[in-house]
Amino acid sequence: MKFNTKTIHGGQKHDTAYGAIVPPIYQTSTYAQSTPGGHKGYEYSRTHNPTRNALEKAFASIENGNYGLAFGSGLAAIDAVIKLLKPGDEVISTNDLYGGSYRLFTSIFEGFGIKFHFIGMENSSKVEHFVNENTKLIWAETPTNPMMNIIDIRTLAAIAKKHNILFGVDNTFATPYLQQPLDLGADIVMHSATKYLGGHSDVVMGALIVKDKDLADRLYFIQNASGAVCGPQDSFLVLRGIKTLHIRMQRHCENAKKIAEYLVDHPKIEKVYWPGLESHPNHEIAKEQMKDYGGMISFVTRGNNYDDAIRIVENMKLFTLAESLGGVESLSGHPASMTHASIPKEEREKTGVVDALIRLSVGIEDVDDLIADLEQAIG
Ligand code: P1T
Repeated sequence: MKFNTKTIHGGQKHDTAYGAIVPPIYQTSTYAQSTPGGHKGYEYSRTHNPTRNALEKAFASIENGNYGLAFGSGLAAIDAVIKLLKPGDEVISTNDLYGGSYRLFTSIFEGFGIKFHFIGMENSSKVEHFVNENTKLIWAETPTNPMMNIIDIRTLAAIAKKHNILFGVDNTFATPYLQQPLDLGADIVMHSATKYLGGHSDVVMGALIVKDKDLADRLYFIQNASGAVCGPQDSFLVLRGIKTLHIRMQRHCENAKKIAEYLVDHPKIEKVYWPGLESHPNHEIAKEQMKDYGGMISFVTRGNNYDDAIRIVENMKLFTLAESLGGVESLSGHPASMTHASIPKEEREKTGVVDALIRLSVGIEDVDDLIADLEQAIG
């Protein structure tokens, strides 16, 4: 089955009770048993729920995995991955990543004795310098949030395999429409399904997808034992969102291309970060591993001026200033004070997250209206 068919049918059978085309919302915490253990495959909704299970199968299908797991948020999904580790283990992670992931690693898991190395992975040869006998996980975001660096998944997967280390990829920005990390050698794919998979800014959810049965079993155990699952209503919403993922992503990418080109030519804009630009330092890797270049753009105004950045995000009308991304509507963000405020200033500035940086989540509205909004806001 090809991707554009999988988004609609992947992992989904018609409801066995009445043939409903859409998986019903099983809004139940528990299931009747005729005798202890005598049930129809479902005991308790933290462990299994038919609506969530339909979504988990859809996750596995669109990422070319064998097993999918749905969580109450993207961070809950990452939390489950780190719980595969034990005190003394080490993780090599991208240094440019979502601020909440950084906070989870440093403020929670470092306290449990897990050590994190945050490094720029655009130059993949650097990664091997940090590998030692305690390294158990390489964790990468690509494109990174918010600097849009591209990490060579295939090369990192080979390094991880050579040293027998798990390799996880946060595929939130790309989505499986643009890249499928499991096919490039990753062991775990993670999503903040809150973003493009849900696609309509109406749900918070996380996903993990793997190929390996043993790894899946360990993660299912953590999912059930820790209990950070999502509910059936949210599962229904994300299942519905996925059905249009391919056409939404196509338009996100088309609109982002036009906006990136507009910003590059703008006299008041100094730098534009979008992997589709030939001037982007990792454009060649992006071209190789991605189908298109995504709907996220970051930029800095000329003079690197904080006040200018704030004025622009306040002036925009169609681009709403808000946390999050990946919905049909365009959003703007100021990473230094919003999504990445939990990263110390000197750390975030090393990766380019300066006070004048603006991040755009380009929606699927008419691109002429979006450009007119930027025009009036930048002035
Ligand atoms: O918000 P949540 O569903 O828990 O997902 C966390 C997360 C994980 N990984 C990436 C790449 C992310 O972008 C996020 C959440 N990001 C935002 C809320 C944001 O505005 O960047």
